[in-house]
Amino acid sequence: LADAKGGDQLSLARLLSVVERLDEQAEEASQAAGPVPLSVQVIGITGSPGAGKSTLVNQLVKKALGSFGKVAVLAVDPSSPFSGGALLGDRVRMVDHALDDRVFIRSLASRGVTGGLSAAVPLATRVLAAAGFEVILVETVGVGQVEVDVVSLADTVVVVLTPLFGDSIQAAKAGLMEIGDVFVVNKADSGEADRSVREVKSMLSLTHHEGWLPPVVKTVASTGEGVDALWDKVREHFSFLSSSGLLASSRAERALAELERHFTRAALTRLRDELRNGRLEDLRRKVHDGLIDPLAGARLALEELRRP
Ligand SMILES: Nc1nc2c(ncn2[C@@H]2O[C@H](COP(=O)(O)OP(=O)(O)OP(=O)(O)O)[C@@H](O)[C@H]2O)c(=O)[nH]1
Ligand SMILES: [Mg+2]
Repeated sequence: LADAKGGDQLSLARLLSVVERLDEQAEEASQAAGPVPLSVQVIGITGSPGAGKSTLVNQLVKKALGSFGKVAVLAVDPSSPFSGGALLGDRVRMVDHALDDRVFIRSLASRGVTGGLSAAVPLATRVLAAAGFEVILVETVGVGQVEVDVVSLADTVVVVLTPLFGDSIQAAKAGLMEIGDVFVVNKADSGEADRSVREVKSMLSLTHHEGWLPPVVKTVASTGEGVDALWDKVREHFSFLSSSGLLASSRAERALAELERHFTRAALTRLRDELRNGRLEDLRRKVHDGLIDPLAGARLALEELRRP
């Protein structure tokens, strides 16, 4: 961590590999890092595949470097737990920053018993913040639940839409209207962007917002058009969170959600091991032989484990 703070990217990369394992060493790293300081903004970027998230992140990194010393990008890819194949494109598109030592880019595969976003992301943000990164962008591919999970790890959620017919309707169906703090209609150079903006605004007027009505910004990520406005809105939202006290309270809530996630993950793993290798062998055999119904078996297994 000390080396990473000093700007050693290799140490930081190694530290994040430790964090990804979610083992005792990861725990040590996370504890050493401590909570993300209230001066650091974690920005989640989500939206449907190909909407232009990575291109926007690339532009936002440029903007952020105008006011901050070090900026990090985490890309979470739920589709490829092994090779991170889909992220190759991301790396290429973010190549602008590849050689800039003020920028750190890392992909995390999402995996885990409960599915959804990588459980390592919050740990990674703590480590990055401790290493001196002041803005942390987290790109998540929008696939069902993952889009909604992004709320649990970001201070500000940016939802990226395109002017495609029906895109905003799909977004509403997926529950994105509730989770976005800033909405983007990207690819404004193609299709009817203004109509999409109006659609999204009218849908937002129907959802409940506490003290912050999410703005809708039109961008062309590939040229950078609209990115200044987007960055301003993202920072405005952070100021709103800070001055209203919501930043601290929502992070406290998110720490509890994280506790629950790690607890569930650890408990599930332990229970599954118990079922496969432990004292439940007899019960397992009976389910296998059709002597006990699987649903009843699960209840009996829990009862058995509760016994001292
Ligand atoms: N015409 C146009 N093309 C864009 C714009 N923004 C991004 N693109 C292109 O759209 C394609 C997808 O962009 P990405 O930034 O990779 O999109 P993404 O949302 O990160 O994609 P995934 O991570 O694969 O879900 C690329 O070929 C971009 O060059 C835009 O504003 N206008
Ligand atoms: Mg991408």
